[in-house]
Amino acid sequence: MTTLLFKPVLAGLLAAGFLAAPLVQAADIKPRLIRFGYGLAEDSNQGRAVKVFADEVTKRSGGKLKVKGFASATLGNDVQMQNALIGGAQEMMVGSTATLVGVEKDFGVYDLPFLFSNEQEADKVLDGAFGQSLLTRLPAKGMVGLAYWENGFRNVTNTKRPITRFEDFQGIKLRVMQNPVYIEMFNSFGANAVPLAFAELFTALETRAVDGQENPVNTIQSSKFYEVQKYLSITKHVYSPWVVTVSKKWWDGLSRDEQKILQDAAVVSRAFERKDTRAEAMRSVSFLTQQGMQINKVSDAELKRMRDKAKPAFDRFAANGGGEVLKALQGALAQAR
Ligand code: TF8
Repeated sequence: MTTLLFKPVLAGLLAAGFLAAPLVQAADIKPRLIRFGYGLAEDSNQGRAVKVFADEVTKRSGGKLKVKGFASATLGNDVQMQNALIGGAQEMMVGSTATLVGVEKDFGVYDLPFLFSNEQEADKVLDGAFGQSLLTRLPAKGMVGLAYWENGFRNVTNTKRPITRFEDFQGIKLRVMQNPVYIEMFNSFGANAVPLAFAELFTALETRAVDGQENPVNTIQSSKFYEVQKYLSITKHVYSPWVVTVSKKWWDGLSRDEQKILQDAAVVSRAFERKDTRAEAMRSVSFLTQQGMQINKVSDAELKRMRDKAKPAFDRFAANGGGEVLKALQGALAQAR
């Protein structure tokens, strides 16, 4: 009985092995060094996922493709790296979709506040037709988008006072990403929004050039913002995606096999990154409390007031040609619910 069942399985495995071996050898893979830049510290959810991506690429290419990670914006801040990818001077990066607005304006749609209600919804929309179709805009602009990772829900920190109502934003000099939606949103809350590259943020906080900033708890931890910020207010005002991108100029010179390895490794690292980020976020709040941050959760009623206040950001986005992409995203969100 056992042998009867076992034989065909064994035969199948052998056949597969004999077939697979020549295929692997025939794969068109050249030795290449891939410079993969990112803005956060090596010891961050971003750094850990870049490492997983690199290991996966090594494994899948039999060691021919080597990914070297460059942490902490050592290859440049996000906007500079985007330009390096477009020019072909750098192969890969990961950064917020928010800074991509200089390349493709419609990416600003993700930055409109209070769109996503949870991570599962974000996964569906980003990995589904909507998110993927937005990525297909990139090649015409000189970049190729492989996968979305999670940056996460953003929260506000500052040195002045806890944010419990939108009135508390009044007069706070708040660093935001280089993106008009953020500038508009926080100015409509009464803050004084200051666009600044992430690479300059720690120093700006330390020297009190700005009073506060907003980022997911993971980043507040990994970038040690708790050393220079007192109050953390849980607002979850925006779900911020990261996107793994490749230089189109360089990508076009790769074989199909090489492209597939990078694409598959990006998807594997995506699963790792989201799991890791979510697990870390659960621990971050108590870590940050231990570091002396004063943390408050903003009430739903107050968040609703903030959402109403942010209406001009939506109107302006639609008026500036974003109406269609906003409608498409809202449709995708409705479907994901
Ligand atoms: C920001 C972003 C950054 C990330 C990272 C540098 O506040 O959230 O933390 O995009 O890739 O600038």
